[in-house]
Amino acid sequence: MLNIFEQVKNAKVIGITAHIRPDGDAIGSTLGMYLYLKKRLPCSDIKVYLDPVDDSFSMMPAVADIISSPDESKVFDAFIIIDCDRERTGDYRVMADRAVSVINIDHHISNKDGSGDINYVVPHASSASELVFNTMDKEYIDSDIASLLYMGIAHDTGVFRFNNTKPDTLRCVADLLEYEFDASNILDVTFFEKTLKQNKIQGEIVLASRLYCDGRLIVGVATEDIIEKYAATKYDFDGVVNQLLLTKGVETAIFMYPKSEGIYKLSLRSCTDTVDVSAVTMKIGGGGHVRAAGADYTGTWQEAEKTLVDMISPIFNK
Ligand SMILES: [Mn+2]
Repeated sequence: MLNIFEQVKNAKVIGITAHIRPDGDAIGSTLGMYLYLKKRLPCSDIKVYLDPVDDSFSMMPAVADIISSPDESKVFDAFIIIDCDRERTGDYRVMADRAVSVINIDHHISNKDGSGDINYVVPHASSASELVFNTMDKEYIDSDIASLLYMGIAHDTGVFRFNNTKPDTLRCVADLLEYEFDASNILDVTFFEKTLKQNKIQGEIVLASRLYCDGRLIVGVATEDIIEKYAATKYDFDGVVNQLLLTKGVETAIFMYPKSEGIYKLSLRSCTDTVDVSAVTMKIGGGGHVRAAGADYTGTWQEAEKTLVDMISPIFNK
């Protein structure tokens, strides 16, 4: 366990960041930490750096304080990287590399040794938000902080459904719900709601999806055609892989979309222990968790599909 205040109480300049393309957990954990440290260290200069977040998060506290470009000149006494290792902080890494001390709080098994000077990495924790909660002195938590951590835990557990939802996770959630905030509305707006465009895009991807391994593996692709037809961005694909996984009989789902010229972003999910998707993606330079992982693939989606099906089929046939 790490008490974050004890670690940074003498720091005058503090930076906080998470991974590129921040998800609910990255946003909730960093902004929760930000508001907490501002309360504990009102005289320190504390900033939170994240890529622009999806509109669905605009209702959350402190979103307006996010800075979306690295500060090249600042030297941080403490730089806190949450929900990822140093590599995945993208453009914000330069600030970590110049910092006096880097603190890394994460729950990704691919980062189990941590990449900071001080590390608090618990691979089996539900979310970075749950870990951030553990680092706090509870009397300083308020409704805003609680709502952010709640949102982060909800997102990384698929709203308390995935098997990373442990008794400790729900005890943490129970503590957070002692503070007053509209939990139901946060789930609707930040997690469940989709635009009609997003629903249509998901429909197209599901329509063209393919089953392998006797229906235990499903593959869906956001093709260039679909992207062009709907002028889709990466944010339009949130939740698609989880929807594919909900197909009856399916144990592992793969979703792919073109990330940049010649590179596909692969998202893998499993709902059983048969296929460890973290182990699969690590073989092609990615990583993540046993039941949720990702990788970047250089090549076409057809090549990526063949590579993954060839890797996963023997596991199902074992
Ligand atoms: Mn996370």
